[in-house]
Amino acid sequence: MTAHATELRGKQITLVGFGVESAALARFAANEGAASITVTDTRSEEQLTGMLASVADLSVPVRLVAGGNPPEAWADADVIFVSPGISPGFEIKLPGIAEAAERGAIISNHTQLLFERSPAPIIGITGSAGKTTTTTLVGEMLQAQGGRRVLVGGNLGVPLINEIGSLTPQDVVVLEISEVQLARLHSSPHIGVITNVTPDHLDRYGTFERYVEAKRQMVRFMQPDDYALLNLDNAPSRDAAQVTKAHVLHFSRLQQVEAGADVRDGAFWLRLPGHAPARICGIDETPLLGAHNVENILAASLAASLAGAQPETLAQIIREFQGVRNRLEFVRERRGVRYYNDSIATSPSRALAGLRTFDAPILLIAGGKNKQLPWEEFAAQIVRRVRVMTVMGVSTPFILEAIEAARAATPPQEVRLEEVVQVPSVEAAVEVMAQAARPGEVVLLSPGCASHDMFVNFEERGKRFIDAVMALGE
Ligand code: UMA
Repeated sequence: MTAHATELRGKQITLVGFGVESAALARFAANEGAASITVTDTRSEEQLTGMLASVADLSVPVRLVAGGNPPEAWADADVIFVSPGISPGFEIKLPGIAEAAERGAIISNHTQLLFERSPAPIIGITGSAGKTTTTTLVGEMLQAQGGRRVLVGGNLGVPLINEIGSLTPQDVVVLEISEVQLARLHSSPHIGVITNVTPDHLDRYGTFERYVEAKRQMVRFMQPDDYALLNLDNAPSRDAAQVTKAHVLHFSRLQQVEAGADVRDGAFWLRLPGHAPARICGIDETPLLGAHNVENILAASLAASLAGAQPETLAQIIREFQGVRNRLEFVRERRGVRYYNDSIATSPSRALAGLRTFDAPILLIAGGKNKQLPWEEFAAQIVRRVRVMTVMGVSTPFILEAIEAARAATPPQEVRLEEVVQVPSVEAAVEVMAQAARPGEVVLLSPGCASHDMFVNFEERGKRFIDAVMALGE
């Protein structure tokens, strides 16, 4: 699994994009004894004040090149780490990167370094939908089994590079990996799950085939003693078997599998090679709703059992697990309208990811305190995907301006947005949406902003939203 370990000691490091992964990498590089650390971001220095403060205590000072990603930021770099948000075509987008690679600079990223440095085996989870739920479930199952340290992180918002130094080969890392992170990976995990692949992010990849190729990185570099866990009911996931040397096990909601996990007689079953088939528990014992969650549970059970969790432990977690709080959390269905709480989406990119998971028209509750992040991309998608929007919080004028700019830049026939309403509270937003929503639509709290102007934290914001939704009559 392991590629060549990238040396950082005594090296000149450049981080392109100054998000959470780069902040973690700066800390890691400083602790490893890097000679210099430069970080470059298209945001202004003023916008990056908070990010700079987060690395102010490092033993190696961080040099900032703000307001763009010019080649001078990596002109002398030995190692260049590129953030996931810089689209897959970054080699073209960032002038001088190809030349830097030609003169011997290593181009890498946080996820790749994690694979190189982790002493513990990695369970990787990807997919168009369900990856956060599946990752969280695997983590809970292995934690409940006990006996080893379990680190859970990755695309769900937690870079792990500074945690892995304390791990041993007996421990385990459970990692959510997005397709952007996968596209740049030259390693595969020991156990890898592709939950499903459906058309998504075509704006980034151009064609579905290229997107499927990115997802296949999950299993492409596996060794014969690794495990590829693929969804028998989803062709792109199933067909990833073509590119791997690993053992292939299947999970399926609809069909009986030879080896893997499936549903029989209303129950979740494990069929591991060399083991008698084991019934885990009834499918009606999970509080999670929806067919997609049956698939997530099958995938998680299979991954966790290969890493040592027993069927009783899987059953205990399946019965207890209520879903990922505040992360696209299903709240209720009322009059044919589904309500979702995505309060954790405190940045426009996070909220955009939430928006993209729904095909149905969306009624979006957004706003709060913008963390000086660009809203152009989110606003462009709001105009196309959202029918009614409410805006609250101190950043309301900024958001309204971003929406109007996006509306002006969008061909009229592609504009779905009918109405934008300013509201004083999340409760008022729920009232507006309950009036406006039509059967088949989705009401989504996905603020794209921090909560601190109106709430203690995003958890309180989520709870107030849920309370207001539950308080609506039948
Ligand atoms: N930037 C540039 N130049 C550019 C583009 C961006 O300098 O051309 C800057 C931006 O101004 C920003 C910085 O790059 O300040 C870094 O942003 P980033 O979002 O790439 O990086 P992180 O903050 O490190 O967050 C990333 C993931 N972001 C993306 O994939 C876009 C986070 O997933 C992830 O949680 C985090 O690493 C930890 O691994 C977000 C996401 O939307 C939540 N993921 C998508 C999804 O879930 O569907 C893929």
